[in-house]
Amino acid sequence: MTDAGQLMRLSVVLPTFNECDNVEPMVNALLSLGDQYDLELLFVDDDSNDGTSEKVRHLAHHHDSVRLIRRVGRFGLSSAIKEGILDATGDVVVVMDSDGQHEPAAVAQAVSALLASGSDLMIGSRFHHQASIQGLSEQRERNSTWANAVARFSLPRYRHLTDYMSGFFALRPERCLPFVRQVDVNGFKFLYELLAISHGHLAVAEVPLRFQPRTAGESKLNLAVIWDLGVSILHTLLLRMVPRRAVSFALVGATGIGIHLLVFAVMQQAVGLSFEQAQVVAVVCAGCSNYLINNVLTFRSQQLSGMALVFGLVRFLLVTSLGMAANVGVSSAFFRQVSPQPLLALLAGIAVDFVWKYAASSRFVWNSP
Ligand SMILES: Nc1nc2c(ncn2[C@@H]2O[C@H](COP(=O)(O)OP(=O)(O)O)[C@@H](O)[C@H]2O)c(=O)[nH]1
Ligand SMILES: [Mg+2]
Repeated sequence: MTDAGQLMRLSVVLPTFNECDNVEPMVNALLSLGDQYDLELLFVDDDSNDGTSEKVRHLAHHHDSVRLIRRVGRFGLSSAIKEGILDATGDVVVVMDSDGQHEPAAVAQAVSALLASGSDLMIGSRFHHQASIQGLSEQRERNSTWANAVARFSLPRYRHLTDYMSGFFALRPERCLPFVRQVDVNGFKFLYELLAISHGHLAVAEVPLRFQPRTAGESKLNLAVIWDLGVSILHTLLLRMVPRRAVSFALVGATGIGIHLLVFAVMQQAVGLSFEQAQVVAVVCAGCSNYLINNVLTFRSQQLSGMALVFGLVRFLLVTSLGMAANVGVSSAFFRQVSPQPLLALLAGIAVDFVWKYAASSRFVWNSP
């Protein structure tokens, strides 16, 4: 209740992707919050193909508090959450999954705790000592615990927290919006990005969460999501001085070294090619592998397919060969004219090669500024 006797406005942001069977039970469970708050239930759907948007629109006809943002051509969980928070009209905003894994009863608890503690951000933690987790496989729970430990190491200003990747949190927009605006939406874990970008300037606390099995539908967690998280953590450890995508590009480059060595060994020893022939095959295979992995991970939002994928490969191999030529040219010039230290000269060549490949392939292969 506000000073003027009005109910406080509360927005609940619910990202959805193919959650048709889950949205109605979610709405029914959350509507009772309307007794305590002036309620807004804001679904952000990424053009699901199972009828989720239509279902939410139908519910909006019956309940004034239900709103829908339907996105076409923009996608991704972090980006949906960011858009939902920016569009929400509440004095307090709660973000939660719409698949039933976050118990609706936790919303009122988190909001009360946020208001009582004077914090800016209240996380529903799955790893709080009073929390409970059901419906996560042992392997996934172990992975989350491990990822959380690395996340804690990368965010020393928030060392007191236990869950850096929860999809459930309540925030005060007036304090958090300046940071929300800056969140890099290429990461899947919005909360981690928000904590990283805020550099300890937010007062953050936690409430325990009872994490439950999914009500219906499937999890969207996949290898790309895990990759994104690894990139986000490394990006933070590098003090966010290197573009996030360049970190991903460099990691893909590291996998290319492994592919190169493997193909070279097979071509020389199993197939019997000469050193030069094996090198050519290895360089081309590593280039193709780097291209395909970057296409599905680093440049996922501009992913190429069909004929564009083939033309993109030709452009990528061209860009890569120019990078190699620049590498040799710069390292030789550095060695002769700047420093006779071979290691420094090699590093100078590699640096120029990397910057060129990243900048040129962003621009000319994936058409990203
Ligand atoms: N708008 C939108 N929502 C998404 C996307 N990916 C996942 N979600 C939603 O985010 C929530 C958490 O996703 P989920 O797949 O359950 O992740 P998990 O709980 O980590 O397995 C669910 O409500 C999903 O419907 C996406 O790309 N866009
Ligand atoms: Mg889920």
